[in-house]
Amino acid sequence: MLIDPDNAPVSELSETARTAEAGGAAVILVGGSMLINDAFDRVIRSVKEVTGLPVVIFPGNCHQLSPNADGILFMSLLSGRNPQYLIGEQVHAAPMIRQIGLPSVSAGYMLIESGSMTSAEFISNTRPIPRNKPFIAATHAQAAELFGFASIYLEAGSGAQLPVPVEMIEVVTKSVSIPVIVGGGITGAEQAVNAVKSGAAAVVVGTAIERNGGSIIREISDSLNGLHT
Ligand code: 1GP
Repeated sequence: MLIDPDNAPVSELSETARTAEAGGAAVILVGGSMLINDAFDRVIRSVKEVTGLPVVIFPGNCHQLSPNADGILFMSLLSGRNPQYLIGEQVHAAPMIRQIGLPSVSAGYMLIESGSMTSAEFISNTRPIPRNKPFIAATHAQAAELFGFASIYLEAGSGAQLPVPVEMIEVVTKSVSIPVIVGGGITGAEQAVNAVKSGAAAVVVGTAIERNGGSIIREISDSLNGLHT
């Protein structure tokens, strides 16, 4: 589950996280393309107070850091050609991550075209990979693996009109041996199941939970658990 600290009061966000844990969520990601309030650390602390789940920072920039999180997805926006998000923000964040001892998992982050402009596309000032060109995503993923990245994040963007196409997930997951996380525009169990059947190691859901409540997590996790029985 993804929590964007900008999207609701802290008490509401931690309550949703509690419902998500009860529904079978595995990890709580916290972050967003930008921050328009000062609630980032408070959200992390209050989510940790009410759930036993790992809380992992999903940073939109180098300011989204907290010693109270359990870890950070240390990402580089590989699909873009904007050096700020390829390496610039990371250089600013790295010393602090080392200083506060935040466990870090690297991710090659790729923005995939999803029907209309997303915040991630606008804020990062990068062009997403065309959704009908899975081989372009695959070659980026292979470069990420060669660089030693621990994972790939295929991102349609928060609140995307269309999720990452299953054909692209299939081609990318077959092209690399590192885990592929898929998020953006997943609004129900069917899309989550399709992503996992296509090879996704994990799916991330944010907006659908904000709109419909944490109960959707139960629906999604039951369907995903059904794949193993
Ligand atoms: C966004 O992939 C995440 O970075 C989740 O997207 O909010 O559309 O679920 P949604």
